[in-house]
Amino acid sequence: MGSQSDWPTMKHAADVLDELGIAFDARIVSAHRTPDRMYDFAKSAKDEGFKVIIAGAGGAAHLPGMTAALTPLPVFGVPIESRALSGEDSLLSIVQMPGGIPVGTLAIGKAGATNAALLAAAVLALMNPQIEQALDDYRSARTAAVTERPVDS
Ligand code: RP5
Repeated sequence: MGSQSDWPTMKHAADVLDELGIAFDARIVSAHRTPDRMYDFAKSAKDEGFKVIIAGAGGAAHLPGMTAALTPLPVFGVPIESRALSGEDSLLSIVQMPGGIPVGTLAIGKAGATNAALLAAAVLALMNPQIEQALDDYRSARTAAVTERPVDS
């Protein structure tokens, strides 16, 4: 993620990965405050053994696109809900990549962070039966939690 301030949102991705038993490393890598760190991370991520990158950033959110330009790994972008424009700035910054360097862009905020983790898990599940099973269980649990009729709370 681009900042410590992104963590309350990106923690939702971390929580899903934890629930699915998927190892991850949560790092603060700012495209504009720590560009060297971003470059070093993105350039070495594949060799370090990472399989998928989830990049959360807000405002002029260049982190996901810059990361995607520097690594062959799949990159999923999470637009952080910004104060000024409620995350529409983040969304458009991340989603409008020129053809050739894709960033799989999720929804703004918590839903996007949650779904980025689930999408990353789905990619990993193609090669890992344990993750495939964990993902099946995750979905079954959510299906089972839906009552047929509404209840008063
Ligand atoms: C982006 O700018 C970050 O991803 C964050 O969402 C936003 C604000 O960053 P800080 O001012 O908290 O460093 O780069």
